[in-house]
Amino acid sequence: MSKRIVLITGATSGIGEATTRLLADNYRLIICGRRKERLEGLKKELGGDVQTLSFDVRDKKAVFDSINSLPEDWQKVDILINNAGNAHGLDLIHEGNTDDWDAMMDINVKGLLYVSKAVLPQMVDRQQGHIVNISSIAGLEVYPKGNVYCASKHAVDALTKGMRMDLNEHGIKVTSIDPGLVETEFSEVRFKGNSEKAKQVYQNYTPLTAHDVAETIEFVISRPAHVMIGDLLILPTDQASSTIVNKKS
Ligand code: NDP
Ligand code: 8X3
Repeated sequence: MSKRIVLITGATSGIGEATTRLLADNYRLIICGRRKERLEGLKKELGGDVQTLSFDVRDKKAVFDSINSLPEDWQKVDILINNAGNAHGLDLIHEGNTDDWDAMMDINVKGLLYVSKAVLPQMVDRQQGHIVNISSIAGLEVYPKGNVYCASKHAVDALTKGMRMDLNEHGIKVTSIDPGLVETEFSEVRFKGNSEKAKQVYQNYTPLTAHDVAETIEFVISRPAHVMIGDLLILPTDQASSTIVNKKS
């Protein structure tokens, strides 16, 4: 069987980068992100069948232009991994920064929609495909100060369910992967580069690694054609819920 084509957003760090590394041998990869130099570095390191696309998922025109610019033999994307996203800030609702709110809704929700819209028509034409949305435990639960990030991931959860219904008659699988705490650049972004604060999020217990989530993604996309994993919650053993983490001190 020829290798399937996977488009991964947010491939420049964390879960997306780990997924790129894990899938590189067995899939043809289109890796996306704003940091072009990281994409080029990965492509060079991995060799093989890799295309890079650098765009901001908030920029509707850039999303469509980039994806439409793929060479003919790369346009039939089999699997879309909607992974790009972040939390911006951790604030009480009445103290929140409206630019942070815009960023989370525009990237996590609207960006995911734009990329899906750019990729889906050829899947519908071919009556096959797989969308994997990287949501979060924050899409299933709400935690103090998580307000808008949780709202954005709850929206991703609703979109996953809606996509699954609308795409059902077209033979397209739709999966949500909902990780708990994963040590990546996520907290660096949330705390705007405050490394001390970011590090504390992962201290005194064992968080998931990006590779753990990548392995789950690999499992989900390698099931037989008649099997669709719907929703998959993956947690560190030390985490019971958004607010219950067995910290050792
Ligand atoms: P990272 O910060 O390590 O990675 C985020 C990725 O998203 C980067 O590759 C970044 O690329 C990309 N990205 C962010 N903003 C944009 C944008 N405007 N346009 C294009 N790409 C963008 O975090 P994670 O790997 O942890 O996060 C990946 C996904 O996993 C996110 O959706 C996150 O919500 C989710 N998640 C994370 C958890 C965690 O604890 N870490 C837990 C549950 C879910 P670049 O900056 O180069 O554009
Ligand atoms: C990321 C996990 O708990 O920081 O989605 O929201 S959490």
